[in-house]
Amino acid sequence: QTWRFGLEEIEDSVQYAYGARFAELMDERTDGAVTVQLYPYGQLGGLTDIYDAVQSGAIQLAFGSGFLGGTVPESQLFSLNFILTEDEWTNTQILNSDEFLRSEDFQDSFRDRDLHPLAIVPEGWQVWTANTEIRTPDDFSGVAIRTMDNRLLRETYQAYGADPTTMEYGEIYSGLQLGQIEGNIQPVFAHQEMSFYEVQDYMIFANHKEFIATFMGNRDWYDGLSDELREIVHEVTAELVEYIHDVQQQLNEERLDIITDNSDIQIIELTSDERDAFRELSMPVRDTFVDMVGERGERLLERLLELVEEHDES
Ligand code: 6CS
Repeated sequence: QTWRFGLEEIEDSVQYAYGARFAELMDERTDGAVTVQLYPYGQLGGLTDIYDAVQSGAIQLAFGSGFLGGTVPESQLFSLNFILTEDEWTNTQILNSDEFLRSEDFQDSFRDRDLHPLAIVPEGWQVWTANTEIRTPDDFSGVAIRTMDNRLLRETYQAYGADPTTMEYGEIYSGLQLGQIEGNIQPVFAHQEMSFYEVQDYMIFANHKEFIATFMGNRDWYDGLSDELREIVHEVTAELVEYIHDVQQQLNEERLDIITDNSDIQIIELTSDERDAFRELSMPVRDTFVDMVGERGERLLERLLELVEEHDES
């Protein structure tokens, strides 16, 4: 059998690395009985077309991130800023724990929409770029920054004083070039592979949140797997947690070198006091999330904050 896997990113991205390794391991563990075919971003249309395809069963597997809020509102939890720890590996483990990923609330958030969540994949810190220096919320004032399409992100950047605009991933480069947008938010590897950095002057590390995607399958496809195949999928996704963590860190590091070698973009790292100003402004957006998404979303937010707190105490 062939499983079709829709990616939100192009070749050489973190999602592509995940997909390629997933395909390799599935082939190996099933002695060639399962072939996974990857569809990099663009091949299935826009981002929401990918989610529609996996929901309807036209494809079996996909990644879903910032644009998934219209399909799985609870997934906007991953759009909130300053809710996880400052350590990427800790966050990856918390998100993929039985207590979070396999909780009824998280599973049902997807299953109620004909999807099944298989793994959560942090892809590196979100990094701001702009043509002006941004260190304070004041600096953000009036900056037309592009966000992925979900209300939580727009609310967050409004709270920071910016003027957020939503735009499809494939339109950002020309949007920046034409001045329709003035700023952008991506993990480092994406700023590089999509060439966005070429048309931006400043790159600002605020470590306010990681880019987080969910690896998901069509629900009926998942429910129809044999016990043996389901077990293999679980084994492989469990193995890939550490694999992709290492890959994303390395990719993001290497790509930053490419960016600095090929441009005179200025790199800014916010101090912890500077970050605190943004942290404070991000807090009320948690209430917006709860108002918007309801009780299940609230329980998921609380669960995540508890797991972070338990970790901080240990
Ligand atoms: O900004 C976006 O729309 C896209 N960026 C990345 C790094 N992955 C997928 C996402 O949709």
